[in-house]
Amino acid sequence: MRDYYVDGKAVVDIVDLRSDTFTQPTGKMREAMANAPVGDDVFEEDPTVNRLEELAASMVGKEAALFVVSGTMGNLVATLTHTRPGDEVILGANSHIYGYEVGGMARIGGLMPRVVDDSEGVIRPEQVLRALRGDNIHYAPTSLVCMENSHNMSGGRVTDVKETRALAEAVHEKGLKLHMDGARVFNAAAALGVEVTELTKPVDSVMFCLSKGLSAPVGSILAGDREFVARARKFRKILGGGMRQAGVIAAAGIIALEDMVDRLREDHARAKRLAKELAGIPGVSVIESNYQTNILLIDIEGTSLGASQFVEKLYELGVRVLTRSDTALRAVIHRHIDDEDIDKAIAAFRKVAAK
Ligand code: TLP
Repeated sequence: MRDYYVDGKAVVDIVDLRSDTFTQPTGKMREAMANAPVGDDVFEEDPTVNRLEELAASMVGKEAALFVVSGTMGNLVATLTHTRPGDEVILGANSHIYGYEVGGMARIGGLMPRVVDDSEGVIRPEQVLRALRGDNIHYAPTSLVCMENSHNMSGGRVTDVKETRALAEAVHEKGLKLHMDGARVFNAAAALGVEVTELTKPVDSVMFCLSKGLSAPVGSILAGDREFVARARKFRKILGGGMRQAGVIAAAGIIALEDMVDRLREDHARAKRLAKELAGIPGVSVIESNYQTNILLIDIEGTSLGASQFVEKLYELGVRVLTRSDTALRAVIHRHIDDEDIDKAIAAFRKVAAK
């Protein structure tokens, strides 16, 4: 439970595998936040926000970037910026934007989602071509495709460079834009052993989160070309996301990008070990392709317990996970999970599965 301490005291004494959003800011982040030079960011005069946006843009190979409150806001700003009300947007049926962002694109953007099967975590060019309906007078115009890398609901599955390029090519050939929900795109790049720019260059815009595995307390980035980001800035303002002395939180985001990207591999290694050990427990299984990054989808159908009961029993033993369905659980590895925690989680799973 390293770094889960405030003033030398443990904040919690559990192995919390619910999400990498539970990561706490480091001491260095808190110090940078306290000392950050700030200004009014609506006037684009906050030097720390400006530095974060420049750093973020250069890291993902884009001309410009915008600091937003959350991944949800970043995705919504992206969909609003790329489209006009009444447009159709092609995206995965299991994507976070479609299923877990409160329907913002429909409610706020007046957009019509057209879903394709992404149960394996990837959208293929053929699926987009099949979903496109042309310009018949009855059809809503399609302007945008959204992909997700890594793909949360399929257990952190990654879309590789070749697959990303192929999708972007097909999308662009049809005159559409491609947005990447890259909440965990640094995890995807680490898992593939490629520069993150290889994954982000082919897309028109990318959102990624500073507040998940990278451990910043708040914030996400939306990056794209200069013209896109200038328009996105206005949509962020419409949503009430124009912040003032936001350098206080952006300071932690800079440390997240400078210090936290390289260590994501450690989380992946621990996720692999956990997956392998869990797979050996009778009644429990983890699909191999679903532990490429830091997210595990754990099937407990072969045990005598339902997912909610399983979660409760694990909690009694000091391990927290989330349910993903009636028979599946999700565990996410992050900076506060060390090797001992993995041992504790394995022992707890073994005990609960034997009930
Ligand atoms: N995901 C969270 C929860 O919403 C479930 C999590 O714990 O995994 N895109 C993807 C792929 C995400 O996983 C998330 C958050 C978001 C977007 C939204 O980011 P935030 O929470 O910052 O709005």
